[in-house]
Amino acid sequence: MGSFSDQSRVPRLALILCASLLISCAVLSCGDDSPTKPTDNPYFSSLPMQRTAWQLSSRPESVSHGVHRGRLLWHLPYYLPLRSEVYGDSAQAGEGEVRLLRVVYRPSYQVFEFGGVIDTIFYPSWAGIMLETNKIFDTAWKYLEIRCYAPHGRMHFELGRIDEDVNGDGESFGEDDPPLGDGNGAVSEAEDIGLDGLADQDEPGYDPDRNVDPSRDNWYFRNEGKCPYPPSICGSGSFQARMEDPGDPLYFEFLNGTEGNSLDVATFGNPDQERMIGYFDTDNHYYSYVLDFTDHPDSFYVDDSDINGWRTYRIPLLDPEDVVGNNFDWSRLTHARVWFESDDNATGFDTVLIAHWRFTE
Ligand SMILES: [Ca+2]
Ligand SMILES: [Ca+2]
Ligand SMILES: [Ca+2]
Ligand SMILES: [Ca+2]
Repeated sequence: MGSFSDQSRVPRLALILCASLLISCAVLSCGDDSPTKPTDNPYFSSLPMQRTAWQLSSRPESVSHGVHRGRLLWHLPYYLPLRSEVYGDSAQAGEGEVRLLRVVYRPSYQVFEFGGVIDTIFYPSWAGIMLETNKIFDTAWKYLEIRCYAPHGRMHFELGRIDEDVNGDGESFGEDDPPLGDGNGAVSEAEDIGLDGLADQDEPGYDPDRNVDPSRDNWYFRNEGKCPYPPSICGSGSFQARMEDPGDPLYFEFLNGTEGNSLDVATFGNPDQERMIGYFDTDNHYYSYVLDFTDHPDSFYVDDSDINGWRTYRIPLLDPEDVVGNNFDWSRLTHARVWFESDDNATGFDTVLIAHWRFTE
């Protein structure tokens, strides 16, 4: 247990080192979480485990417009289990840890005080991540197989062609795009305003003393980036110590932000943008699946696969829960979206630890 895992801890200087000295990069394990990791496999055989392969998703067709967007965090956790803990193989001296992807879904909620009683009210909400791939989907694959640790939650998977309009305004936004950006293919500090297209001071509700980051889209990790709180908090020693403590819930809180993330070595200086590869896709033609860990924990469960709470699920790709659109072609499977939902009966956050999620025959 216990290797330091997320490569974003590598300070800014490492960006220069990584760019100029690939050997240093390997030593610093910069490549582990890299979106441009070279690979020999031309097939879309697995959903990616790297944080930066995913970005904030567009709203699924099945979610009504009025439903709030909750918050989603996704990252490589700091503490990793040994292979034997996850897969049950007999432990061996020097056995490796399993590199996980942890996804934390936080429903939209508000804390009320009424008559001296503090209560938390949850709203129906959703949150998701998506990606576009240029890899080839092999039509021989029959299942999406997931090995995960998930006490509760409703996790949806969508595969096909998916609308890339994250905020649903019908426009393709990119930090580098003119007129706000200079279109040179890289992101400058001034352009680094996040997928919402607004710098902090332009985000509705901005207040330098109380509400520094109304969109909650700031990237801040280990006291680097754009601090999402007023200077009185960001400058305090106790806050800074919390941001350096991987056991503290704040540690990963702002790692998926898109405003100020040009300091994140894992982004390689690429601007955040809604369109991912090639065109700005706005069509929806996809298959939808759901793993309901709360109400139907045994759907798609592979018998006898439970080890220490880690379970394997195998979702038949040709038996979707829902089909959106009518122009579906497996050979043109370009997008994947993973999202969570909750109603007003939510009682807290959902956390899913993923050891692998891959396509199988
Ligand atoms: Ca948009
Ligand atoms: Ca912003
Ligand atoms: Ca912001
Ligand atoms: Ca950015």
